[in-house]
Amino acid sequence: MPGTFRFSFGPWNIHEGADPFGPMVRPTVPFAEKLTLYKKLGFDGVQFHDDDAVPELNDKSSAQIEKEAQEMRRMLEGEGLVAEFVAPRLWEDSRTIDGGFTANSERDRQYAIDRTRQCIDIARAVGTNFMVVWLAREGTYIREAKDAKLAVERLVTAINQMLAHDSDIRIAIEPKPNEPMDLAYIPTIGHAIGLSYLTDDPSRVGSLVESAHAILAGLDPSDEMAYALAHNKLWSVHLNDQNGLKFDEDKAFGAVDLRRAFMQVWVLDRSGYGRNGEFVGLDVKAMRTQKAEQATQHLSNSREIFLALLDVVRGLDAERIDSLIAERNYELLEMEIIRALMGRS
Ligand code: XUL
Ligand code: MN
Repeated sequence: MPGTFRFSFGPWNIHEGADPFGPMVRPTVPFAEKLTLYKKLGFDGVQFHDDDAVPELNDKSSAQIEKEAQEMRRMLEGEGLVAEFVAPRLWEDSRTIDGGFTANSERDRQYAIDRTRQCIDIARAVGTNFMVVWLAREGTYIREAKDAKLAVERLVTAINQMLAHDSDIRIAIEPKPNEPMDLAYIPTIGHAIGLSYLTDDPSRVGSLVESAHAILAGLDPSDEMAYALAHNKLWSVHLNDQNGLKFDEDKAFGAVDLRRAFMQVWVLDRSGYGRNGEFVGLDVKAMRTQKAEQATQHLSNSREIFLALLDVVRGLDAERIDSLIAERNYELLEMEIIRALMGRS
């Protein structure tokens, strides 16, 4: 029986359009207003950074953080939404300039783990036991700057500290090969999963595949997803698209390469993704040129493209596909897929 999908995104996906070369081009949408948009756009889950849930948390006491996180949970309930995960925003503080968990400075490593423990507490208070960790600055600009083997050991130590902090917390590593760093220590899903097996409780360490990050690593996102699925470790996705090897573009899902998007939907649907409550997350940005009034269309468009591709996947003649595979007639198989994508089958 085909499953149904639930969709999520993070509040950072409704944004002001600033880039490294220019300022904001759209006014800030207040957080409470963003929450009212989720259901209208067809979304049920909210992905948080820790300071989306509790702003300026470094300046607040644990009791205050707990109180504000509980208020956030009530706001979610008021909108009929749930928190999918909370992710520690570890890349903006002056103490994480040279990385958090892999920093050479012990003081900086301590900050990273303290902040992540706080993130876990926030996750629990907003109603989820799921944390995503994007290892933004765990890498280098020059390889001589850090000991790469020690860096992996430090990542394992940090994850073990997270697992020990809360016996129910589940952690998904979101790999990315570069940006902001030149070279990251955990660039692909294979690295993320390899890391999970070094930890004290691999059953609580999984992964999140982002389409654009896989493409930046020169890999196919659907194969990255399949690899994680084979390990029962695909616990979330960040669907989007990417026009080749450049900065992380976070384009609308399927906007660059419809066939590559189709394959991701194919793999997710065929594996039963979503049946254990996994969300289809979208990590997409509106174009900088987009006027404020339409700066949420990239979200509803990405969802619509996913659902349209789901129709294509489910509309394929499975017997015919199987027989083309058995005959090794891949030219015709390819043509049939392209025809389906063009609405000409
Ligand atoms: C960065 C990225 C982040 C993570 C969440 O490229 O994708 O938004 O998804 O921390
Ligand atoms: Mn992402």
